Amino acid sequence: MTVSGQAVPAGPAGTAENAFRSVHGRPPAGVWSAPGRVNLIGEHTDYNDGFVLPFALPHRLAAAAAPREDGKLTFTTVGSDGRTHAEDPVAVADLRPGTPDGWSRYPAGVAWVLREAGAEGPGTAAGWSVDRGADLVFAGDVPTGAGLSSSAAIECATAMALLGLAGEHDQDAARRAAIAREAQRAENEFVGVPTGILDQTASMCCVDGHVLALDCRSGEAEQVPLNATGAGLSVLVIDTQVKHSLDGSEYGDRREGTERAARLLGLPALRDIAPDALDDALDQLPADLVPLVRHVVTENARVLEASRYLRGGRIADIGPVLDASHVSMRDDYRISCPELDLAVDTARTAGALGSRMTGGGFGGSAIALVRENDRHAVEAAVTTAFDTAGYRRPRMFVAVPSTGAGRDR
Ligand code: GAF
Repeated sequence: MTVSGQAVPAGPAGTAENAFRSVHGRPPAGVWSAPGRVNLIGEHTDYNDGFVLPFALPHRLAAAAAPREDGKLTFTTVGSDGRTHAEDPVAVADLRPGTPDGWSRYPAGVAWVLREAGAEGPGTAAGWSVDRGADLVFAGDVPTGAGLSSSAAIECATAMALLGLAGEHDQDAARRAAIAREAQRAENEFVGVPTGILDQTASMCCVDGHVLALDCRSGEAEQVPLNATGAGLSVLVIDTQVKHSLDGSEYGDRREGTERAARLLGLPALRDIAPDALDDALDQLPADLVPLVRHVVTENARVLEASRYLRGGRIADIGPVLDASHVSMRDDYRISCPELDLAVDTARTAGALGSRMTGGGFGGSAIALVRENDRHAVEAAVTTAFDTAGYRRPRMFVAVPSTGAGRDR
C-alpha cells in the first residue's frame, strides 16, 4: 500500500501508518501505540485504594495521527481483515458524554479530557492543540473483550498521539501516571464505565521485563523484574473467548458494594482494613457485603505476598497465591464463569503451578503459571476440556512482560 510515500512494514504501527496514507492521502505526523495488559494478581482492588501487579503485553494498539485545522476529529479503524472503517467526523466542540457513541467514544473521550485541560494541558509547543482537530487511524492486535485491556490501550494510544501532536514527548514516570489518570477519567466520565486506575496505569507505565507493583492509593509504583523464561516458566494466557464487557451492571454493582462497606465501617476505603482486623470488620457488615470485603482484603494481602516472592526471584512460589486468588474471585467476589473455572481447574490438573482469571471477570481470560516443559500438555488439556464441554475453543499464548505506551515512528 503506497499512496503517498513508501509502504512500511506491518505490525500495528505499520498497519496504522499504511492505512492512514491510504485513507487520508498523506503521511501521518507520527504513530504512537499502547499495550494491553495481564494483571498477574490484584483484582478489583484498584478502586478500593489497594494493590495490583500487572505487566504489559506485547500486543499493542497503534494510532497514526495528523493535525487538522477545522476543529473536527476523524476516527478510522483497521479491522482484522485489513479493511478500514471510518466513523463520521465529529467536531471537538460537540464532544460530550454520549456523543459520539460506539467504539469511538473511547478515543473521543480522551480528546474531550485533553480539550478540557485546555491551554494549561498539553501545551501548544507544536502550534496545535486538540480543539483544532485531528485525523486518527487505529490498528492493533490486542484481543478485544478478552479482559486484556483493549479499551485502555486505545485510550492511552490516543492520549499519546494527541499529546505528541501538541508537541509533548519524552514523558517521565510521573507524567505517564498523570496521563493514565486522564485516560481513566475519559473512561469514567465520557464512556461511563466506573473502572479503577489499573489498566491505564499498566498501559502507560509498564516497562519491558517487569511487573508493575502499584499502590493505587499513593500511586507509588515499583518495577519488579519478571524473567519467567529464565526460570523455565511461562505465563500462559487462556482467552476463553467469552466476551467480557464492563458496561453491564455487574462491575458497577461490585464497586458500589465495596464502597458502601467502607462507608458503613467509617473507613476511606477497604484498603484500610488490615488482614488481622478482617473478622472484626466482617462482624459489623450486612451478610451481602461480607464476601465482597473478604475478597478485597485477602486479595490485597495476596498481592503483597506475590510481590515479595517476585522481588526475591521466587517466581514459582506465587503459584498457590494465584490459585487462592481465583477461589476468592469465584466464591466471594462471584465474577468468574464456567469457562474461566474450567480453564483454571484444567490447567492446574495438567500441571500448572497456579492459575486464576485475570481482569474484570464475567468472561475474558485466565492465566496459568506453567513450567515451559509442561506448557504443551496444559494447552492440550485445556483444549480437550473445552471441546468436551462443548465450549468455543480458547485462544492461548505466552505473555512476556513488554513495554508501555510510546512513540513508534
Ligand atoms: C477492569 C477495570 F478496568 C480495572 O480498573 C480493574 O478494576 C479490573 O477490572 C479488575 O481488577 O479491568
